[in-house]
Parts: sequence; C-alpha cells; structure tokens
Amino acid sequence: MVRPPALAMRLLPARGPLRPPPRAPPSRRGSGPGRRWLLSTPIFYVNGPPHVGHLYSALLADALHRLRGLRPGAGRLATGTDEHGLKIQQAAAASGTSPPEHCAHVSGLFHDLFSRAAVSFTDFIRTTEPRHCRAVQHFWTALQGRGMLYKAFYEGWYCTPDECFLSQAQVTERPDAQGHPCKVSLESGHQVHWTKEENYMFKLSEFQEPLRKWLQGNRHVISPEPFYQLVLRWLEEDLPDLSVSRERSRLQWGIPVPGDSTQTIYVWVDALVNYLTVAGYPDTHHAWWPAAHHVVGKDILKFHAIYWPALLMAVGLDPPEQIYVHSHWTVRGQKMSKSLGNVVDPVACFTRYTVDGFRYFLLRQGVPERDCDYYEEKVIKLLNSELADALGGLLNRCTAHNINPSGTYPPFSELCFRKDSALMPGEASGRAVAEDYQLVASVAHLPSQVTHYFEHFQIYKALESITACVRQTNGFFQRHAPWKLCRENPAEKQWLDTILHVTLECLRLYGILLQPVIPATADKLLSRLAVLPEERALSDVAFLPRYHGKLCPFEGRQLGPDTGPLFPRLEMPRRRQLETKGP
Ligand code: ME8
Repeated sequence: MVRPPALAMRLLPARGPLRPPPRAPPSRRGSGPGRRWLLSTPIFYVNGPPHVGHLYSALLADALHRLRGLRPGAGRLATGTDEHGLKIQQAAAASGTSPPEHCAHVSGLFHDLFSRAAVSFTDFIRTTEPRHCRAVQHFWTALQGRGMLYKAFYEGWYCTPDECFLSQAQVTERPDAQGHPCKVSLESGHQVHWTKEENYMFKLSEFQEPLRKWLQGNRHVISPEPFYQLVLRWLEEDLPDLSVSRERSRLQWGIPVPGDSTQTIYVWVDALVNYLTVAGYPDTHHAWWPAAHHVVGKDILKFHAIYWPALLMAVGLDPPEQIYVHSHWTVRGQKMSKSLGNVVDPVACFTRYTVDGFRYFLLRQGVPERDCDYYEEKVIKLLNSELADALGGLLNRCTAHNINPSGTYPPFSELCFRKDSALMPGEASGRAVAEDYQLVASVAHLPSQVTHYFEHFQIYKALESITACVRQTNGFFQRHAPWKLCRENPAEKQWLDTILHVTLECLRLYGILLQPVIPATADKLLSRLAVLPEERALSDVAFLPRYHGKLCPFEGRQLGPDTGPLFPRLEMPRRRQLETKGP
C-alpha cells in the first residue's frame, strides 16, 4: 500500500497556510516594450535519437523566440537533454556503453539536429553538467530547509519509460507481446513495476489550493485553453505527496541527495530544475525568473503545470509565466513507435523537403490543440502550393525581366491608387478597384494579426493568414494583368509601376513576417527585394507608406541579385503518383 501522505505529514511541524506567490510586475511580463522572456523546450531523454515530435517542440519555441526577437526586448531560448534516470541507465546498458558515453553520443544528435534545423537556441543544457548538478542540489537543500520534504516508505507502481509513479487507478492490465498479462500505465500504455522503498516525499498535497488560486488568477498561463481546463480538473482530484528520490542501490545514474548517500534525486525534479539552471540559479536567476515560458508536449503537462509550480512555490519562487502545450504528431494515423517502424527521422525530411520546407510544414499544419498527422504527400502538396507556387510564383512574376526590365522597386502613383479615405463619394479611385483596397487593408492588418496569433500559440493561424494574403496578392496581380500594359504609354507605365510597387510591398511584409518560420527563405526573399538586414524588424514593417502620403525608402532602389527560384517544386513520390493516376 502507498503510505497515505497525510499520515506522514502529521509528524511534521505545523505551518501556516500556503499562498500563491504574487505575479511579477507587468513590465517584466512577456509582452510590451522592454519585455524579457526565457523560452524553453522540454529537455529530451537520451534513450533514443531525436524524432519529428522533438523537432516540433523545438520549432514552436524557436519560431516564438524569433518573432519576439523582431521587437525590442531581451530573450533567451533554452533546449537540451535529460540524461539521468533508470531509463537512461538501461538504454546505456542495452547499447553496451557506459551512461556518460551513451549520453554524450545521443545528446550530440539532438544538438546537431537543432543546429541543422536553425533552432536559434542560446543555451543547450545537459543535466549531467556540473552547473546543473549544483543547481539541483541547491534546490533540494532549499526544499529541505523549508520543511517541504520528509522520509517515508513508498510502495506503489513505477513506470520506467515514463519515469513516474502511478496510483492503482492509473494502472490497467493488458497482454504483452507474448500474450502474458502485464500491468501498464493507462495513459501511456507502458509497462509498470511494483516498487517498495524508503524515499523522500515532497509535500505536494499542501499545494492543491495555492495551485488552484494561481491558475484562477492567471487564466492565460496555460494555453491553449482546453489544457488549462484539464489542469483545473486534475486539481479537483486527490493530490497525494510525491516521491522525489529513489534508493541509490536501484538508481546510481542520477544526482545524489545532498547529505544522504543512500538516495538519488528523482529524475523529474532533476529535469525540471534545468529551467532554473539556464536562468543562472542559484546566483543570477532573478534577472530572468519568473519570465519563463515553457513549450511542452501534452504528455508532460502534469509535471509542468502541477509539480513544477508547486516545487517552485515550495522554495519561495514564482511559477513560470507561461506554459504552452502542444499535441502529438502521428504518422498516417498511427502513433510513432520503434516497434511499428514508423518513426520519422527529421534529418531525412530535411533532405527531402529542405530545412525551411519541413519547418514550414510542421508549423503550418501543427495545431497545438489536437494531434496532427504526417505523411509525405501532404507535405509535398502544401509546400508546392504555398511556398513554390503562391509565394515563389508571386516573387517571380513581379521581378521577371519582361515585366520589370529595370530590376528596381518602381514608384507608386497616388493618382492610380488614390487613398480611399480621401475620395469623395462617386469620385474615381484612379485604377484601383474595391478588391485592391481590401488587399491593402488585409496586408496592413497582417503584422498585428500575426503577432497576436504567435503570442496565443496559434502559429498555424498566423501562417494561414499570411497565405490568405499571398493568395489575395496573386489575385491582385492577375486581375490587373500588368503584362498587358504598355511601358511606352506614360499613363499605363505609371499604373504598371504601381502594381509592381504594391506587390513588392506585400512581398516585403511577407518576408519580414515569415522570418521566424522559414528564416533562410525569408532571407532570400528580402535580399532579392534589397531589404537590408537592419530593415527587417517589426518596427520596419510600415506597409505601403506611399499610399499614406509618406516616403518609401525602397522606391527606386535596385533589386537584389536573382539567385534562382525562391522555393523548389517537389516531386510526388513515384509510387503514389501511379496509385492516384488510375486506370
Ligand atoms: O518527457 N509529437 O522527454 P521526452 C509531438 N525528459 N511532440 C512529441 C512527440 C510527438 N509524437 N513525442 C515527443 C521527457 N514529443 C522529459 C522532459 S522536461 C523538464 C523533461 C515531444 O524525450 C513533446 O514535447 O520523452 C514531449 O513533451 C517531449 O517530446 C517528450 O520528450
């Protein structure tokens, strides 16, 4: 039986009621001028090589970090590897190497993947680093110093693949591969084992009310909203104390409990403290904490939204400012798993679709609220239609020599495209028509729409809006058919230049807004438009200033060199092509 936590707690000195800590002042929160943010991905287990799911978490955090970097403020992005615990100890044994060698190798694979994927991390933490061991031991000592730990006999189920303890209600029985009955975790389906040992317990049960108050006072702290509601529901259930150490005789690959050589710190406490380590804990973290914004998968929400805030409150620190949660990628409708042989290797995807192509696909198709499905045809169809044809085609059309022979950012004419607010009823608007005014309004609104969607963790919606505007711009170009206008006729030339100017302005804006998602392609686009690196921030975005009677710094500028198609058209896999051709 699991020892009832309340019983053990009665032996401890009584303490006053716990209150949730006050929030940080608004100036230090995640939005507004001069803001700071410490974005993080989960730190990944090194029991196997990285797959597309890990990459997705990193890309979400990277895109957010890059977008915020386009505005004033200071930010960091941390990622890394979670290297302690039974599961890693076992993985090293299975691969015939020592844990340190095994960890160094797999951690290197994550580091390489993220570097190759252009994830702009500012820190890559490994939990085996001395700075982290020091932070964890300091954190442990702080918990102990505040009377938050006690020793008790723990008896219950432990799931090594998930590295977590489970109650009877969280366990079920299923046949294993050989058909023998086997106890598994209800949530993950992984096998569990009965453990009985003396551990340190954390008084998690004391934090049920403070956690509820914290969440009720910060309605947007966990997004998307359904995950916030889920955590509130969890908090209505019993919240038992948490075992936070393992007997050293069973687990040697971990950080020892300070002052007790018989115990190893539980791998999840070790892992969660990484967010403080990267903030400089225990010396300089106050400069960054609590401006922590964690991006996590739904599988580890409980650890981040319940255990972690409680542990932080227990040492007198604020909970994180923001927890962004995403769902999972499946492959052709199936969960990714080694046994099914359908694990998607991101490096192979970079070769197939390019780095930016795969970044775009994951961020455009990934909807954090629900699981998303990956299959090759879907990626190719999306990239061909949105990046190669719509965006690349548009750039091609307005820079092609036959239509823009001088290769410049041509002048805008107020006479051809008159400001709609200046028009008297019935007065002609030059050559612009109603849809053109709609285009200008949509594109002018786009930067605020995109930043709003990013900050609400709806990057896919931001990309949807950009794509809709690209479509509208192609419509504008098609509608006015500038290739039919005669350059020798001054009135027609004026209108032709205006069409090109408006289109280039739209493209400039799309280039700036796409930087967080497809950095290399956006750079290529902006360089082709001769937009200098120092002209690519959100403050430089002012769209179509000439329409508002202001100067346009790009007007008359020579375009940058033509370095080929913006994005390559991809071939459908042969097998599928044949399948879809029919008889
Ligand atoms: O849980 N789709 O590490 P982990 C999308 N070390 N994302 C996925 C995914 C999928 N199919 N599979 C995994 C751990 N992920 C701990 C974390 S943090 C202090 C410690 C992503 O290697 C997702 O972000 O099992 C998930 O939460 C994370 O990888 C789990 O990685």
